[in-house]
Amino acid sequence: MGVWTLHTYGVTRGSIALKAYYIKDLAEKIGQDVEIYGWVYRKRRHGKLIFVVVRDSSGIVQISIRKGSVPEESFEAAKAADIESSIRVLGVVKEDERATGGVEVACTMLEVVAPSPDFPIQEDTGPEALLDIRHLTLRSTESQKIMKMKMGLVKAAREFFDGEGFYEVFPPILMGVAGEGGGTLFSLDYFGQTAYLSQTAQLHLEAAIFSLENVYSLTPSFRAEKSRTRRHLTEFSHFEAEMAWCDQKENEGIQERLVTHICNALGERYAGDLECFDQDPAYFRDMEPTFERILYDEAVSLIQETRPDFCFGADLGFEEEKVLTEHFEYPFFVQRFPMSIKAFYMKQEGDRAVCADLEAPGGYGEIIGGSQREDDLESLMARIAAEGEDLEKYEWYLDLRRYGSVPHSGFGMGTERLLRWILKLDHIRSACLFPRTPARVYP
Ligand code: NSS
Repeated sequence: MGVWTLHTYGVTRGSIALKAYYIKDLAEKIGQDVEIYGWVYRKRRHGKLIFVVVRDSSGIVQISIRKGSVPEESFEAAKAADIESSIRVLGVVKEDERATGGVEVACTMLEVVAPSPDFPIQEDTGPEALLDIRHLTLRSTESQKIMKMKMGLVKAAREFFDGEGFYEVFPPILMGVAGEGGGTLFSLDYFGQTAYLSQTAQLHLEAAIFSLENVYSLTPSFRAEKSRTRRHLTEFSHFEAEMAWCDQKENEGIQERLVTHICNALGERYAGDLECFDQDPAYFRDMEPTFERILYDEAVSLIQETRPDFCFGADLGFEEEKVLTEHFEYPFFVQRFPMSIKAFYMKQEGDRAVCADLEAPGGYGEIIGGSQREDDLESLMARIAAEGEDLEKYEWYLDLRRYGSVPHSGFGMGTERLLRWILKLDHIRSACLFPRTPARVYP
């Protein structure tokens, strides 16, 4: 491996150069000399000609290295370069209709920046083994596309909230109370006191609306759930919104506009990538914010068609949502669950919670949970006590009902759940850079 040297092409910053060329831009540089930095993606040799496909963050391109047209050391370096070696290439861009991106680079110099002997991913490496080396598998073009689309999803969500006049806030992750019930809390020692990793930012967002009225946040949420389903993580990226002076009807309206905006934006901006995942960009691009709404009771009847043993009053688990959502083509709301299976903070009407879950169609299931909140002090205190929780710990939360309480609503959307549905990923963990599940905190 040679010493890192500065060179004639790149823009220099201190002693390390910022890349001047990304592979995606080569099509605009036909006939020009370029310098490419990247990693060896594929390689093949035909006698005096070596083809190295190089990848960077933006794409892949084929480099042709002809013996005699390059210094001998470059030809030897190309011959020796392993898959995933980092390399630097100088060459001339040539039009080539058959090639990915429509161009090929005729090499004039190639050097290996660092070798990569025995890169441990083989074609037959199994899914668990691939997760053990996630720090390496995230170099795959599939992971690259997923990560880029996740960024696009987050960007579109922020655009939406911004456009609707929401303020972004930054709630804590270390918590003194449970937001979603004690069963799924990760606890930790906080200087001799017990603290928890946040399950939801909701309670703190509720406090923030008394100052900023309409707020949202994007935070990691943690659930100590041993559920080994294809849609449960122990850590996920949670978009949450909370709105003052807002009832459940308007809450649902905001959610359907949010999801539609995200889908429209991805359908428009990531059409090629969606096609790589066998998804029709037009489905997302043309989606309209007119989602169907059904009552919990109707959901129970639909589920009972295939699962007659499913009882009214039970929560919808993975299996139930799977059969229910097969009936729909677009996301839809299931409204008014029995209060007995919903969280203490939801507003109650009769035996029902003023709430709805937004379900993704085709077997994917819940992507948003939302509700109108209980704004009455007495009812809320009774609910917390009934959960067996210590009222003292919730004093600050109860203050929100003591000082200028307002009708308010909000929701939480799992970023990875939404992305899993959009790309029809087999498992939610593919939507994470480094997935955290009950069996995995490594790497
Ligand atoms: O538990 S939720 O249904 N609701 C809340 O946490 C509310 N306190 C949010 C709020 O109103 N501010 O979770 C909301 C969403 C849910 O619909 C999923 O999309 C996602 O968060 N979620 C998860 N994603 C991945 N893995 C797990 N374990 C998970 N749990 C919830």
